Amino acid sequence: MKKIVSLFMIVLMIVVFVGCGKGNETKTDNSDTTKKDTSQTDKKDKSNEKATVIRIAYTLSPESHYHKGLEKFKELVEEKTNNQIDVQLFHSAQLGSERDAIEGVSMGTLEATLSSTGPLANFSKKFMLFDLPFIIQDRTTAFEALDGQLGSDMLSSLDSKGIRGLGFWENGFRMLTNSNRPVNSPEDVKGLKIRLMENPVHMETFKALGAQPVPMPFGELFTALQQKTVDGQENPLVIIDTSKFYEVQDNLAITGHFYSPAVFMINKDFFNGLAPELQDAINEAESEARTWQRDYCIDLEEKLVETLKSKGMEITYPDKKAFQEATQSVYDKFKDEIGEDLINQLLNK
Ligand code: EAX
Repeated sequence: MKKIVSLFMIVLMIVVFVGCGKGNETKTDNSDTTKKDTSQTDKKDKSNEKATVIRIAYTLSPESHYHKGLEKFKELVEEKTNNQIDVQLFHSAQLGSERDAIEGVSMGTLEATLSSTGPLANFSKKFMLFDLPFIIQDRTTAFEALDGQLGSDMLSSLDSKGIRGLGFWENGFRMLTNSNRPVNSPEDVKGLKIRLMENPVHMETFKALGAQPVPMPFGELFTALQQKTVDGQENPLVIIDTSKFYEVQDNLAITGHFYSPAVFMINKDFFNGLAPELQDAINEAESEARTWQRDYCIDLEEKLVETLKSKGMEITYPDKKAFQEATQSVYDKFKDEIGEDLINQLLNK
């Protein structure tokens, strides 16, 4: 009986093995035929074979405003180039921190990144202009400056680092959250351990408020909040929502202390090496996706306070003037490094 069973098992195995082999052969045959058929007729497929890949790295989640805007960019650029460009998106710091990504773009080991201006102070000091507290208080002023001469001078300052700045997208007005107490005045910030971007102006601003600033890459932030290594953090509402900070932070203060633009950067040599029509397509797609992404953020922001309230956050609206006065000394500290001219230009003085 045992022998019969073993024999049956062996026969079964042979049948399965041969069966699988045949299945694979058939599959290969099929795809070969498809390839032969389409290679003469489907131009789209042909161009895809030689597509130039643009990898874009960023630290935010697939629910974020960065990801949504970049999906739009991908769609536009692939359509405009008939898929001669293949945009690949790497979200959630898969390829490292913002600083790593900017370094990668600078050295040419990565084609592109979308990063807030926070870590850019390490590459071009001029960018610290945008980091000054309350220097930008409304979007109209922000977009005019960023899309105008001032913005393009800023982007050109990245040239010497091997980076071409394509344009300014939106990260947003930064708001303060913490797990200790509601913040109504600068006094309430005293002593709080606040995670900040690795940016000297931001660090000084929170020092001026009497907080303990802790610089940290974004990828480590959720865990740090969860484990209470830090008491709080500051980011735009859209990030507080899409990165689920409301799960580990109870208090949200609508401070808008920094306006955080996001810079779309591409490696300069890579860009210059592309055919002119591909360069044009990238520029056009960037400009269209930028407008789309900014509108997306504006629409979203209106609903976000209610959303975060419904997710359990206690919201306060501190007097911004008090925060502005408490952080005024930061302007004096950095005015020489940034340049008073630039500061006055942005303040429209
Ligand atoms: O660029 O690190 C931060 O807090 C930034 O807002 C974020 O990485 C988006």
